[in-house]
Amino acid sequence: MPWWNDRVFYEIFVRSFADSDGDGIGDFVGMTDRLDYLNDGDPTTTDDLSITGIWLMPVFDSPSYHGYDVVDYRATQPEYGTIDELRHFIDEAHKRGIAVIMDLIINHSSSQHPWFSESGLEDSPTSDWYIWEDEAPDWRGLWGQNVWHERDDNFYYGIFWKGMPDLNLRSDAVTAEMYDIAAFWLDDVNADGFRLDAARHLIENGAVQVDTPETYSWLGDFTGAMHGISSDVLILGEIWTDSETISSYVPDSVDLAFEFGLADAFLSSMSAWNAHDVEEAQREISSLYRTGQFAPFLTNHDQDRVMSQLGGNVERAHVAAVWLLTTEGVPFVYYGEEVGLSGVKPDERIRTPMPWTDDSIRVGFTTGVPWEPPDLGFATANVETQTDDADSLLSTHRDLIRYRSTSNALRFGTTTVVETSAPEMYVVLRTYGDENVLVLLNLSGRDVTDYSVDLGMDVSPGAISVFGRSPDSVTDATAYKPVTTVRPFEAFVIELTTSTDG
Ligand SMILES: [Ca+2]
Ligand SMILES: [Ca+2]
Ligand SMILES: [Ca+2]
Repeated sequence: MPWWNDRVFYEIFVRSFADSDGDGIGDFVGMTDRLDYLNDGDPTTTDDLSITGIWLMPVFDSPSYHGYDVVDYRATQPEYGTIDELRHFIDEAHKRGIAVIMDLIINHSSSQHPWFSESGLEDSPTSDWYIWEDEAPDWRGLWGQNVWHERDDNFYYGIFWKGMPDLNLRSDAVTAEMYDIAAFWLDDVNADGFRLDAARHLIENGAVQVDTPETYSWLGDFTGAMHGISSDVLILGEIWTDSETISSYVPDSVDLAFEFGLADAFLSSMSAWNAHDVEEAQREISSLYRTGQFAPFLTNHDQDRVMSQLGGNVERAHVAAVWLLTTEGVPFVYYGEEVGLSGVKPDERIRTPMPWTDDSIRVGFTTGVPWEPPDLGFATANVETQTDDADSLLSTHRDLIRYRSTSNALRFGTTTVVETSAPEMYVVLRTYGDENVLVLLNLSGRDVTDYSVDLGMDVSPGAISVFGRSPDSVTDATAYKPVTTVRPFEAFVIELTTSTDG
């Protein structure tokens, strides 16, 4: 298996993670100071999260708070710190066994980028670096939006908004520049790979603006070139669509992609108290991908936080965490999710300061005034309150991430959806060789007694509890009941011992 299947990743919005100098804006130094919380590098200590990968949301120089409109691809956002400070962060992460991938925005730049200011002018070297027309074509974008924006009597294409003009990736010069930029962050700053923003939108073919053959091919060439720099570089695509389309990019165009379809199906099942959607999605996933070659997650920085989608219910958040951290693939945790940080759009409210303490205004994030007020759940959704509580959401994350790092079945195993007669139960078997882990989730707020699990194989009586109440031994492998009554929103992770004499 590739190295990334050993990992659990953590998505960080730098502006909101940790502020070292009191200006209310998170920075590289603050993030470095908090690395031991994420992973202290010592496998014998258990009071860290033990994550082994970080995805840094954009850190390049940008006029916006979020950074998805870049003005200089070889400079850091000054508010976050210097390149040396970022390099130091990555070095310190590596010492702790954490790989770091960076957000790379290839599809578009800021309209304030000098490339764009000089583009469209006849003698400019970046004249054709963006997509220009004399007259605006009559077609619109994927979501019905206007995509042709006027400047000086000409029109340029920008799928997201006028401040983010799409780069012309049919230009060899633009492509060469992107390769060079990527090589800089890999070679000079020691990044381990990239999360490619808006990857399905790279190259348009007239009104066909997504998933074009040119986009697949550009990505495949780019990923190949990055592997030429180091075979260990991870290229992970944001391809926000259905699972079948997402999977068509893997592995020829990108190494991995986020599984939006699976995440949607799981949250839909959580909200319906019915496992149907996630069962169907998981079966589809198993048919679409090679084992483990996708990235499951719950929600990211573009979606209402999972805690809010679950109505602020901590028991349900535990069920979601158990699902994510036992699911096949390379799981991504969005910062704050591990303590139950909530938030609904607008976007700033799903990207609020990391709640380290219950200090009402600053939440341990800053000594000054935070750039954005914290979420109101900080009284209980914070690190300090949960860190010594063995039953907290944070402890569940710590326990399961640590267990995952020791379990071949969870990291490398296949997934079998197990039918039960109870529609509110989601049950899967994760299997690698003779290692078997049973995951059993009650997605509903009801007691479940009328159920049984057909393990589909010979197992000896041994049933070792990894998470949840102690299960009964296996007496009948075709009708196993770990407990007589599964309580509302209860979750179990059980290691089964297979018989050796069969
Ligand atoms: Ca700061
Ligand atoms: Ca540790
Ligand atoms: Ca594009």
